[in-house]
Amino acid sequence: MPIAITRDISPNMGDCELTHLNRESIDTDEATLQHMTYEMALDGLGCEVIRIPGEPTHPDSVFIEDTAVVLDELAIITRPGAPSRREETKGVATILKNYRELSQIKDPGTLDGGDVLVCDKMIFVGQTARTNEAGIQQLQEYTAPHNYRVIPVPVDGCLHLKSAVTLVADGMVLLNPAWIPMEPFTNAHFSIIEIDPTEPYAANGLLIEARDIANVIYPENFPKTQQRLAKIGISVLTVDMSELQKAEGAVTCCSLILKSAIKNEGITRVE
Ligand code: CIR
Repeated sequence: MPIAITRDISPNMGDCELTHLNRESIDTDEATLQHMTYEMALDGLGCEVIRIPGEPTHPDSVFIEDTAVVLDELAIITRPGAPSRREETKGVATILKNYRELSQIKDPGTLDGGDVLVCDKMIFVGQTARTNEAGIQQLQEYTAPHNYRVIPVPVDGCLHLKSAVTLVADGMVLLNPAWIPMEPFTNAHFSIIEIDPTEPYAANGLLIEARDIANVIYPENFPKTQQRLAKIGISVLTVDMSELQKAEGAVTCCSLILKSAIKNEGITRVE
């Protein structure tokens, strides 16, 4: 059974980092409801959901994806590109060390988990304002012994790599060609579904594979792109993320997915 680690919404989420959006007031009660619905979707698709506490002093802590990269063999605690988010990693390391050996991105490296797309033994990593070359190099050093290949992808116009591309089925990505080149993915023999150009933020879906079924958790406000997915037989479960989207959040960023639990320091979860 996959494990989905999530994190509480901070009451101060309104003070979140913003890069490409103008600040709008966020209804944290509504955001909390939306977050709970998202967790119910994860649970309904067969994940064990573990929610860790947020911190009032960490407005962006719900976006737990940015704090770690979890592979089957290890987890890499990131050093987020936004200094305001660096302390978020501590609470995440505390829970993850129960499941994986940990490595840590170190100064001068920066890396946001939202820039890291893992597809089997390929790790695509966005070159963004949040993730620098030193961070990418450290990611490479930690993962090479486990036979991963790190493939840098230039990103222009959005926050993270996964704002522009996510995996929606085995060997298939949903992609916004206005923000990233397609070549790294075509060269690696991925099929590509392009988002509807009127829905630029539509490339972020969360693929969950559990109970031998693949489903994509997907925001409900991109109907045209959703139709493209449905047309090729991808099973989509929609959620309302409108309040979280005001903080530049999306569906991948609200969880860390562990494909399986692995024994570490005496803790074993049975699948
Ligand atoms: C930030 O700017 O860091 C947050 N307001 C949004 C982070 C979204 N994370 C993600 O897409 N992985």
